[in-house]
Amino acid sequence: MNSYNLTTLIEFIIAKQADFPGAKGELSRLLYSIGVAAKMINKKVNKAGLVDILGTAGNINIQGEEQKKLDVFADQQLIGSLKASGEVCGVASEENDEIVVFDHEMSKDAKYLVCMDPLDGSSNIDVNVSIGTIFSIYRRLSPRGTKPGLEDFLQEGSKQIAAGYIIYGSSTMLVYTTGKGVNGFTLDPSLGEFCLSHEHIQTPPGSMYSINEGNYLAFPEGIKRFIKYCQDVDPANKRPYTSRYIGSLVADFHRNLLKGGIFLYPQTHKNPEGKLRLLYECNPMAFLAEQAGGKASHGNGRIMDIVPGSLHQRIPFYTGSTNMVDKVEEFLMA
Ligand code: P6P
Repeated sequence: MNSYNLTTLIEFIIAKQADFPGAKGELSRLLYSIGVAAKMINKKVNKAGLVDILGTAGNINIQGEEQKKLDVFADQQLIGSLKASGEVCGVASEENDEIVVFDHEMSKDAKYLVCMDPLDGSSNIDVNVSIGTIFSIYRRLSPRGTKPGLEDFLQEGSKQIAAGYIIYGSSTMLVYTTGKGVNGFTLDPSLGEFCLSHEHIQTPPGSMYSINEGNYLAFPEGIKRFIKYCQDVDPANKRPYTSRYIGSLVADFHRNLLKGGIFLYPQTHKNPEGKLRLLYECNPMAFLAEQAGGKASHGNGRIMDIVPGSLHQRIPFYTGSTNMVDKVEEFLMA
């Protein structure tokens, strides 16, 4: 705690380092480097309407989506910051078809790797809707001093060391977990520091559902029944529930994390495997959801138990308040 009675991100990270006996500060430095990149990205995102970085960069990423300039900037900023930290041996990013290996001496010996979506919700950039950065941190499996390979990145979500997101919204917040609870930090622009604002976040039981009902006809029958359940009148269960859908995962997830609710992205005609990516969207959000007392499922099991088959694998995703995720599984398994 400093003289402002504020706990900055780096003060918190260092204080929590004590939770890990024998920690030498590598994870602390890694998390701090993500905070630095987030501030650089925030600066650009806040000025997106003023500076010529709107519109597409002309490239098409592996998802078949046009890359917007801010996506490219965010990817480059994070890769640069993670590389400079010396604590990361490689990165899997939504914006890069293959893994990005850091092959200079300092990084080859690093014990961590990062999976990330540098700027999720990019379709909302031009219309001033909240967007976000999502990250997930693992220990490498391959020996230190060698180049990491694909197998280092295809670990199940339960092996995550840390995960979090930055939401660039009415305020900019960094929310993360290292497996000892979830904490949120709000950027104070006057200080240029993320300051602890939401300590030990716990997700309450929910009565809000978040899904793109435009895909209703393609949903599994169990999801159609769950939606009708949410819309059915039952005062004892506070139904009908409220529906909220922003169309930006980090924004929809953040609201549910704090207030309770469920986010659903089932299989659709366009995305028969689901739209969201297991490695750098579902797993980090699942880690956070569980650490906040919620759940994350792919419909008939825990998201974090899935062994990934490929870097950009998609999967149906249901996450949020335990009472609502349990209800979705009940309908899907009936
Ligand atoms: P739809 C944004 O493009 C994204 O990847 C997530 O942030 C968001 O939850 C989802 O897609 C929205 O998809 O099909 O409803 O527009």
